[in-house]
Amino acid sequence: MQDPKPPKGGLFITFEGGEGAGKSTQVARLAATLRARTGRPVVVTREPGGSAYAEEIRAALLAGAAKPYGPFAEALLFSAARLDHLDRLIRPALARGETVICDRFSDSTRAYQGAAGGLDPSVLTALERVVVGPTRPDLTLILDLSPETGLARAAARGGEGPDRFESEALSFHARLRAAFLTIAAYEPERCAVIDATADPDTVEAAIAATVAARLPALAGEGAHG
Ligand code: Z5A
Repeated sequence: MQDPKPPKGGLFITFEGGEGAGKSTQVARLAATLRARTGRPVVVTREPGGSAYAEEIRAALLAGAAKPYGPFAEALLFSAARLDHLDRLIRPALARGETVICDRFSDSTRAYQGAAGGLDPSVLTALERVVVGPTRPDLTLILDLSPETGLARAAARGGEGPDRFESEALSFHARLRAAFLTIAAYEPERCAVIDATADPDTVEAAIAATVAARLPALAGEGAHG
């Protein structure tokens, strides 16, 4: 584990929300907008994943390999993946002054393994303290929509069929939505809730406006080195 307190020059933005909320779509759009606005590198990454070791853990988790061991074991594995991701990708990029945009981060552990999975919040707080430490997001965009709409979007996309979490009951997904909204209510200075029911262009515009308002350093006036 590297020094958890490197000088942090860049800004760290995370996207959160339920299945099919449009996170991957909007992460790519925001990265393109910020590159054009600032002329600076933007690192796009995701959790679980983002480093070779974390991608291996991702494959096991999404296949349901840890499900029999319960939410605590899953939270430990998500945290192990996060530690490697932070050490190898996120902290070095922030130290170089780059913007990092991550598709899911520690709020997903709070929502999935905590609120929906039943794991004690104090355990999650302890894990965050040792794993995330001071590398907290500067802004978290929570894409909010009904679980019915999100799951329908994810199903319409096709692919390999529902994974470990997509196949949970609707009530699980309803708890997730409530959990993300609760996180936003407790930390309004870090979090912004975005209505994700609109078309992709409208959601993109809402996100761009929020980022410009909350992180003026990224508002940009065109490329400058
Ligand atoms: N997990 C956890 O339990 N604990 C943790 O600590 C972490 C994660 C970090 C990762 O799965 C799983 O791990 C996740 C939580 C758990 N649960 N699941 N499943 P993932 O990364 O594979 O999946 P995801 O994060 O849930 O993302 P997703 O299902 O791929 O959805 P999305 O990224 O939010 O949406 P999208 O791919 O951009 O869009 C979905 C479809 O809707 C697609 O066809 C789009 O073209 C379409 N779309 C997008 N926006 C719109 C709008 N605005 N209108 C209409 N259609 C749209």
